[in-house]
Amino acid sequence: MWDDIWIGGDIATMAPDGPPYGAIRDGAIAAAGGLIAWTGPMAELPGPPDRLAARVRDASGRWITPGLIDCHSHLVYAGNRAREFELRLEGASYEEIARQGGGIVATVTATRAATEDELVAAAAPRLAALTAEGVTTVEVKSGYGLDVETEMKQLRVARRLGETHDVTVRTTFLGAHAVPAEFAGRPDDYIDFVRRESLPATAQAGLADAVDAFCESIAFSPQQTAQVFEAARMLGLPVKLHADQLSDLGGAALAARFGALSADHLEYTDPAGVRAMATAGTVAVLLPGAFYTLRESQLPPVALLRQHRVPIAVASDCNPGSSPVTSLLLTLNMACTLFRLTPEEALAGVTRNAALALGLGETHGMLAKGMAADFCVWDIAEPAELAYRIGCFRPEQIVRNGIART
Ligand code: DI6
Ligand code: FE
Repeated sequence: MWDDIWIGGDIATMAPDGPPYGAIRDGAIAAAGGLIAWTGPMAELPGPPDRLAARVRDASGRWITPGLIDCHSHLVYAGNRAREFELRLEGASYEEIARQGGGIVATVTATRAATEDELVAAAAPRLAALTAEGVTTVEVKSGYGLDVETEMKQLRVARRLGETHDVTVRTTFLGAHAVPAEFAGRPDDYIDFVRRESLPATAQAGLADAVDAFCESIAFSPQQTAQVFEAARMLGLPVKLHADQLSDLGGAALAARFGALSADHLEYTDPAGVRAMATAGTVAVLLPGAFYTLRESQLPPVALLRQHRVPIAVASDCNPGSSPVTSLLLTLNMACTLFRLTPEEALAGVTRNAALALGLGETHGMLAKGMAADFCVWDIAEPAELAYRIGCFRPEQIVRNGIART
């Protein structure tokens, strides 16, 4: 006997290579023990629903999609950077602000000063905004601590939020995000500190599921990034990279060389970078919120990514500087309107391919027997509505590990 069964809905399983959205029309989906026990057309159900499951739920006229996955966020930080927003409106660039000691380093100061409880309180509303829209898995990066204590504090806060909120949290160590004040002018020394101290301590504490870095002229060179990746490899942790966001430093190819789960941003990635990602199976994570906020005009190479069959994910990049975004549905809309993704590609980007970008492709991001029973029930006539609408739109029901939230 299954725990619950939803009957009569259209199911966007997001399985690739089938009909659009992997759709099962007039279908059913059953959960047992937190996993999907069965899904398929109503006509193929092995018996009457009330004999198969303890609870029967009517999903007729609804679409069921996988729970949404935000695979790139910097959700845990203190303070805000509204003043920088004003400075940019007065003509300053993101890079200029960073070079003058604003930017990431300003958030580092605020985050170091905050207690763990204060960070939980600051991040909780942002997380609540994401989960209210159907996000059931979120990745959270460190990178606003840059010392051992604060990097670990950020990731402990992320893990705590995963215990108090109905969401699966994956944590990523991003020590190589910026050069902190105490290492000003000594980036190589800071990278040594990351390799020898902050990364091993974080890994030892079991606080990191992956390791990320910011490879950019205002952050770290490809050589410095490679050193961090070597250290991650020694610790057995997968890597991902903020690559080619503001300029082409060959970040995508570098990430691919290390078998990265994902390379993220990619506005300036060249064809060789795309080919390397395809060969390595590295996911392209597009971040239209940052593109929009920074009024970027260089588009990521979407046509080439498609041509080389690089899986494309889409994420909020929720952060106080370049993407103060806490809506994954708005991000879907931006991915279509700004990057010309199809609504189906955008939805795959926050489900199947986002799971791949987190190394969770076996268990999350699609609706199939044996996978996590994480899904959303939407009162929509067609799945494209998820990307089409702007603002004030929520799932009717959110199910995580088989348990219905509303
Ligand atoms: N790229 C980003 O989009 C964020 N970090 C990064 O390396 C922005 C971080 C910030 O401006 O605070
Ligand atoms: Fe980011």
